[in-house]
Amino acid sequence: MSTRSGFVALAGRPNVGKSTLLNRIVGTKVAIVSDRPQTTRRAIRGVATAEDWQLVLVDLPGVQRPRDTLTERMQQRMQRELGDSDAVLFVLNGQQLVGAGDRFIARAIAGAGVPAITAVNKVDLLDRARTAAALTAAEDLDVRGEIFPVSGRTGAGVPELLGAVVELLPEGPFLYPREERSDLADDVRLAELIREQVLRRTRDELPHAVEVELDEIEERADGLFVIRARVWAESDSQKAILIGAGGRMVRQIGTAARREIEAALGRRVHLDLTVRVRKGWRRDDALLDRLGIE
Ligand SMILES: Nc1nc2c(ncn2[C@@H]2O[C@H](COP(=O)(O)OP(=O)(O)OP(=O)(O)O)[C@@H](O)[C@H]2O)c(=O)[nH]1
Ligand SMILES: [Mg+2]
Repeated sequence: MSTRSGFVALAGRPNVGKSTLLNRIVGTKVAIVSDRPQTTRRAIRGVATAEDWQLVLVDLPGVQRPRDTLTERMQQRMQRELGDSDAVLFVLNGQQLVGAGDRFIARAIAGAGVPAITAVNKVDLLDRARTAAALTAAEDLDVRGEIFPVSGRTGAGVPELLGAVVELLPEGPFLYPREERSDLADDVRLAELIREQVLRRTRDELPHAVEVELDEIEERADGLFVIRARVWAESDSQKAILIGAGGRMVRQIGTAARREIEAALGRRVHLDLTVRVRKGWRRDDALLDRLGIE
């Protein structure tokens, strides 16, 4: 039997729903999701496999028009990833007007010279007229290839979108084992589930100031997993917010994260969270390397 396989890069502004769509297509939670922009920090690969095709989706951090060295690097990163993939899935937020950021990414896609498909996401929030207007705005971006209205949240339109993406895959052997769902190491995947709960409960600067590192996973004789993790903040005041009055915040984060981890592992879990301060961890090369952030 001949098979198709390839890499498809997910491109789009922060918060348009790239990770939600990836999880929907892969069928399990590979990438964490939040309503904070720039939730995704690492390029994560999610794998969807059918009888005769395999799709490797590359969930890129959302990019904006470059303003400084950091965003310039992110943009170069995106350009490289686009050029290296077999196709691009361009995700727009149908709820918002098309903006300079979308046009910027549209040009990058055109420049990469790979086939593309556009998904106008979040149509569950739109009536027919607004969906039609969003599709027209997407057409005006002049990215060649089909355009699909979808909802990563409800799954509406996703099978049609997926069918079109699979059509773009070149013939070739599978790249990952059939049962593989992501390229994330277990400790990173579990740390991300904890970070997701931090993002959901904090605001302003905090979401960007927090990173989570798994210290230890120990399987007890009775089957219980004991997991110790460190939540890194950048200052003592951030640490105080994360801990909360009487430890309330960290307890809530821990309880919610434990449930997510139990669901992911299918096992009972004891989660032990410690909040620590490391000033300037965002500039700490050694820590970033250890956390797997390029
Ligand atoms: N109503 C609705 N909300 C959605 C849909 N898809 C995503 N969202 C929400 O939009 C927010 C952002 O979703 P993400 O999947 O984290 O977005 P992203 O593009 O990966 O964001 P970054 O990683 O920051 O670039 C979350 O609150 C999601 O729940 C959708 O189809 N409908
Ligand atoms: Mg994301």
